[in-house]
Amino acid sequence: MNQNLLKSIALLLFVGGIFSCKPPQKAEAQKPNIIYIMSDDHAYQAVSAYGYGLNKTPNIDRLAKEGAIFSRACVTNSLCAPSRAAMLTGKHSFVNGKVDNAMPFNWDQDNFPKELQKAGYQTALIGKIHLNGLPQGFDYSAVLIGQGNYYNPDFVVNGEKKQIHGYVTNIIKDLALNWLKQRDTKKPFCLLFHQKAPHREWLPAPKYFKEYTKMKFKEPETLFDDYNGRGTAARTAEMNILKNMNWSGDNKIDPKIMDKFAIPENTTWGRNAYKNNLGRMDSGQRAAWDSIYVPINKAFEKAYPSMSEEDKMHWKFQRYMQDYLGCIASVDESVGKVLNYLDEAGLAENTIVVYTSDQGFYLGEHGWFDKRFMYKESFRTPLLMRYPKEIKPGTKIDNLVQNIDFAPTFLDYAGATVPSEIQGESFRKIVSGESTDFRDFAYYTYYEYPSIHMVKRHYGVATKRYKLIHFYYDVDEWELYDLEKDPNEMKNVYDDPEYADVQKMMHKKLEEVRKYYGDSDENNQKYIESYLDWQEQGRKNRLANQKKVNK
Ligand code: SGN
Ligand code: CA
Repeated sequence: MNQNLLKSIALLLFVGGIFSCKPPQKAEAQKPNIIYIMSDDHAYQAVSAYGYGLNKTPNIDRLAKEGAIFSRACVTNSLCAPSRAAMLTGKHSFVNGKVDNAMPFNWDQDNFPKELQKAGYQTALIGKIHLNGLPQGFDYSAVLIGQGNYYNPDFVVNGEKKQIHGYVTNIIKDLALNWLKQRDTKKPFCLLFHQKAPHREWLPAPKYFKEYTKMKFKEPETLFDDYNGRGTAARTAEMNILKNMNWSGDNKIDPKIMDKFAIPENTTWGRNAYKNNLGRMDSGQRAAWDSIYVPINKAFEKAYPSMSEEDKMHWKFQRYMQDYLGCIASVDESVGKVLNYLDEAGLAENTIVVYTSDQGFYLGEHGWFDKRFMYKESFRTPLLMRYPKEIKPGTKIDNLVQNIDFAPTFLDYAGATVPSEIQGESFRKIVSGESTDFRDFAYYTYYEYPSIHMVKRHYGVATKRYKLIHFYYDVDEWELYDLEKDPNEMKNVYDDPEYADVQKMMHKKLEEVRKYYGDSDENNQKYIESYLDWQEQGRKNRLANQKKVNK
């Protein structure tokens, strides 16, 4: 090759290099993108990266492999709407005002998406939010109405109601991908990608009907718990799989078969749920359903007459797991699709991806389903996070990170100011390994009582080692657990003389923590009164409506 030819090639490469290079990006575009994935009622026991061996979630697990997994992430209030309010505002329920699923949420208050918008981000909220009113802080929102439906659900897209055909998890995934693809590439983005599944009544996508209903799952060791080691609250809660799970709505038994054997339904809603959910299906979805669930019903019809109470519990647990984990299969698939998109679009490196749930869930532990308690399975929630620029693959975090910490963490990554009223703490330095200094406790409050599942009002404080809980309103009971000696929280040691010092130490901690966050018995009283007023108003309205109907 002669010198001139070499020079020409070098020149061509140089010029080509200049022109193929993307134009220098503005500082704004260098800010990390955020995809905050939240599902509804997804127990950490049902994320395979947590090692429980129940199911496989290879896509969600990718975040642990390529980033971090948190073993003690927990919520401030184990209920849907309050958890979402805490996550948006970075404040406890008694400060942001959304203490239960019933009372209204005030969107006018500040939230982290509003702060991100000020910092130059484009923001979107897609899926379930369960907070009344038009979402604020988002350039685009497409949300389900209340709990939403699994089949052919209704959405409110930027304030306009619209039914979308298909299976909810896939629709939410498609809406998220569409939004990502049409976004303004000059701005960083924050997408809240919030799945409805695997919320009750656990209706999987037709493509998973067959696979999951053939599976058999390992029962937890406390499935037949008699609640002897704990107080009134655990004994009176209505979340037992055998006693409180609906045969029709939850376990998908045709009411005709229930009538044949005079099986009483656990709630009036059970039968309606079955009818409503099946009633939303189109003929194709319904045919797929019938091909799998009719044979299950036939087998049940044959087996039921000789089933003992214990057999019924085994049967209900399996049916529950099949549908619940079948729903998660689609959630995991949707996560995979979004991660693939980030790879294909070259966005993986500069995007923070978080996977979490609005709270944990009981998968038969203590014989339960549902959540609400400050006990382990509902207090903890799955949390996995990837950000290749700062988080090393395979990172494991055991700090008591809570849902009020998301807002300050995201604002920290975005280089935005964290408003002083935010009560959470950024965990950015913890997860990057830069520091180990973090709050050593988690504070918890729960208010929705009397209500469905009848979990009594309580509050408490947890450290890595101990948990102190106070149940109040119609009881006055304290519980103390030694989480190291009793990881399943089977024995309340509050009155055990051996724990006298621990009891004192935890009471002191609780007092300090309540003062620190500004919580008090007066707050609790205020929320009891507003809840009772709200219930009374509801009763009056129902009576008035009844009178109108009778006229
Ligand atoms: C519904 C469920 C309950 C559940 C609440 C709150 N029953 O009422 O089991 O505890 O939602 O859940 S259902 O048969 O109507 O599904 S939350 O996740 O939205 O807080
Ligand atoms: Ca929930």
